Amino acid sequence: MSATPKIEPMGAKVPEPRQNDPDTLARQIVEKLTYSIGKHPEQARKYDWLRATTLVVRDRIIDHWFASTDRVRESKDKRVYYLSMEFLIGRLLRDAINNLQLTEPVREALKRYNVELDMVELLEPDAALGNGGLGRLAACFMESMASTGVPGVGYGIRYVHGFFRQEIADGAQVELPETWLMHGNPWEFERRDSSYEIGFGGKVITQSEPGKPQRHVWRPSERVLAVAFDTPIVGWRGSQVNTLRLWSAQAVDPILLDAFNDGDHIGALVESNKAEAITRVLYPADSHQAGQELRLRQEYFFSAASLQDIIRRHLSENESLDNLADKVAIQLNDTHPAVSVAELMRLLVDVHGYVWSKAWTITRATFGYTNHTLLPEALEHWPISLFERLLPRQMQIIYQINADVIREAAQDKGFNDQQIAAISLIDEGHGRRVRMGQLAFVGSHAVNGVSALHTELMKETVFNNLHELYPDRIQNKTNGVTPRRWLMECNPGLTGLLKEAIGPAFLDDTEKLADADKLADDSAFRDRFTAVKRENKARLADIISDRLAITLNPDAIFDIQVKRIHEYKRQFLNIIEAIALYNQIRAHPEKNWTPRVKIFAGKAAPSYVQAKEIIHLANDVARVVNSDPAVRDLLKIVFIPNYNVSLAEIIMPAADLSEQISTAGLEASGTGNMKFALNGALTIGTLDGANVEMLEHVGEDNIFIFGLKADEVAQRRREAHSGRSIIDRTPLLREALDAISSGVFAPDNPARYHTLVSNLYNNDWWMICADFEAYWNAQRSLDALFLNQSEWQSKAIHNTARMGWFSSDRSIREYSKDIWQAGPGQRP
Ligand code: CR6
Ligand code: PLP
Repeated sequence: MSATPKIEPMGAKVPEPRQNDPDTLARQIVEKLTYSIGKHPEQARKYDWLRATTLVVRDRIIDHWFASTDRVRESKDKRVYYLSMEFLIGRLLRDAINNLQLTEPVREALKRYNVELDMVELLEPDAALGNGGLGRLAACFMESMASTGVPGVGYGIRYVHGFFRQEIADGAQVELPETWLMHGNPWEFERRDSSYEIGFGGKVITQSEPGKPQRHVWRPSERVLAVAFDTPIVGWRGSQVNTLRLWSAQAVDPILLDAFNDGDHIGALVESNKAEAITRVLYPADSHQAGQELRLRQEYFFSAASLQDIIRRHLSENESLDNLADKVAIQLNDTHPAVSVAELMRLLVDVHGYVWSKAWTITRATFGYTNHTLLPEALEHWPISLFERLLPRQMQIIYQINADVIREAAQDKGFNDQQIAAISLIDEGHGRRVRMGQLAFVGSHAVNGVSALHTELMKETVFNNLHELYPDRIQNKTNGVTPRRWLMECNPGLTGLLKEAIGPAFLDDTEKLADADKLADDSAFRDRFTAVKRENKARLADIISDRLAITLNPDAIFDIQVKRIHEYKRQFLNIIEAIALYNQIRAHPEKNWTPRVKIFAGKAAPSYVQAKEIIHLANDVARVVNSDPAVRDLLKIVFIPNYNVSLAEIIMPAADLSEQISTAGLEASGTGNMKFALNGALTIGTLDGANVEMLEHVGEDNIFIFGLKADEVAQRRREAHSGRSIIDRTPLLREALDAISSGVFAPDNPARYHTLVSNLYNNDWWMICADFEAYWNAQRSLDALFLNQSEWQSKAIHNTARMGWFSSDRSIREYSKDIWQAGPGQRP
């Protein structure tokens, strides 16, 4: 038989690159409508145009994708694998078109058929495979890895139902299922050939032969199939296209024929349902441990599939796994994939025959772990009984890792029992649990926090003893945001203005935004900057008017707090301040009040009672304030339902004031804070998370910091601080709380907020009373500043100009250099 001829792919190797002029694009869009979608252009509906446009853009991405994949394979460069339970991607079409520089030609092409690109883009559903900051960070990092030339692959879960859709009914949150795949997903490619069996349960067989080390063989009682779905992620200027590989669970035997033939039609599908349940829905818990068996199944499922895939690829290019850590860096995005540490050990020792110590060296050199929270309720730990039942061999391995670590701590560092208990992978105190943070920490060569303050607190608190044991392991990598989505795409007005004023260099290097700093003193530039902001505010006001029938004055301060609803983020403090302001405006109508619009958005975890009460309160207060003629246009309160990435893209450019008011020490970093400031909002915030570094970059004259610092919060908590005495001596606060308690905002149920308020009197755990006065004063100085528009706008310009460092390209370059040793310039 003759040898198979080598087949060159189309695309990258085709001598003629694709034409990107509007004529060609227009023709190809109609070709796709006709031959891929089967629609006559005259009968095409809006979704058909979206799909056809996406397919035409996708063809161009595929050309770059093949070229990138070939380049990495040929160069044998080290690859980075980013393991994350969440990727909060949002829409992809605008991002892809922008990064391929096709925005204008595609717009032009669609115009030929009287189709508006902006309208088509709005039809794309948000891929909401994440809860909030952590998932959105993973999405920014994927884009930045492609943009900075890091050969990266993201691994996650292809949830059929992403983050729930939020509606507000009578002021309260209602959760509805999200259905992003309803119209199919043109961005993804199903890879049936990349599927792996994943086991659960069963038992471990130990084989002993004289003179040989024991061998352990795991015999799972249950198996499911992990099938890969790939989405290409295009970097800036299309230079590199990376892959996001999401796993979908399927039954190994889709139908139990015996049962079916016996007439048990439902029973025949039991296996299939059980398997598919693993990837059916995203847990809507942000910074909170979900604690359910299904969640642990999800975590192991995607970790095990990803590791098998990584090892298969490595062995197809290398002789053995000896050099795994030279060719592979795996980043654990929080502890959700931490079971990977035990699973890689299992694969190396049980399957590939490595001795324990060698396997441990490879494992530790391969993994890095990013911690995203210090909140005790968010630290993952699993009951031993559950872990053992689901993952018996991994449990044995964890015991062995633990024994090694404890021996090292006792022998080398002389740790006492208390210190040993703190570093142990097993928590003996709460009904015996596996601590995933400790597992991720000991199994990684680098452990990082996500802002300078957070990293320091990690060393002092949760990982204090592990830091003592491994003093070189913890490092900081401050978060960032991609300037493509969060400036260029969401704020074309500002981007255009900046291009004209300082040239296009900032598009490739965000730190070049600094060239705009001097323009803060240029009144003509300030006017144009203000005009862009005014337009963005008007656009948001239109949306609010359409959706909520609330009319806003675009000349008021747009004061915005959008993020997950969480007690530590203190939306409650913001609402109390709004009530106090409302009372003051009513009491002193003659004063020169600066008009304000307070905008809130965000989802509460369905089981988080207090967070849901806060949403209800915001809506109750909004109803009363907005219908009170006494406050006229001076104060309006808006809660926009269903906060998601696409809404954030409209909100960020429209803000004058960004609320970043978490209890100090509790917000690990924040990324919303960066997006607002980049788009020219001033920040009112505590010294928390990345606000600290924002202060350093924008300068203390351009940010409004108030309140207790992290160490002061810790001190008050030790002193069993409560709010009662502060409330008693602060009339503004007392009157606001009295109004809530007496049912001013909830006449139908005056007791509704009883717990929320009594918690402040009795405990004030989140320091709302403690920080109230400082917050109020900071707000009033902002009121005064807003009346001096040129000064306000010049501070806003300083914010945009000085935020370049917060690009996620900078974060990725730091990870590449300090943790992964991969990417441009990092070849060993
Ligand atoms: N909730 C932090 O709380 C941080 C992101 C990304 C969070 C937030 O401050 O910006 O991660 N933590 O690092 C977790 O999700 C555990 C978040 O989004
Ligand atoms: N959710 C969405 C949709 C976002 O876009 C962002 C960040 O911009 C976040 C959550 C995280 O917000 P924060 O950093 O304020 O918690």
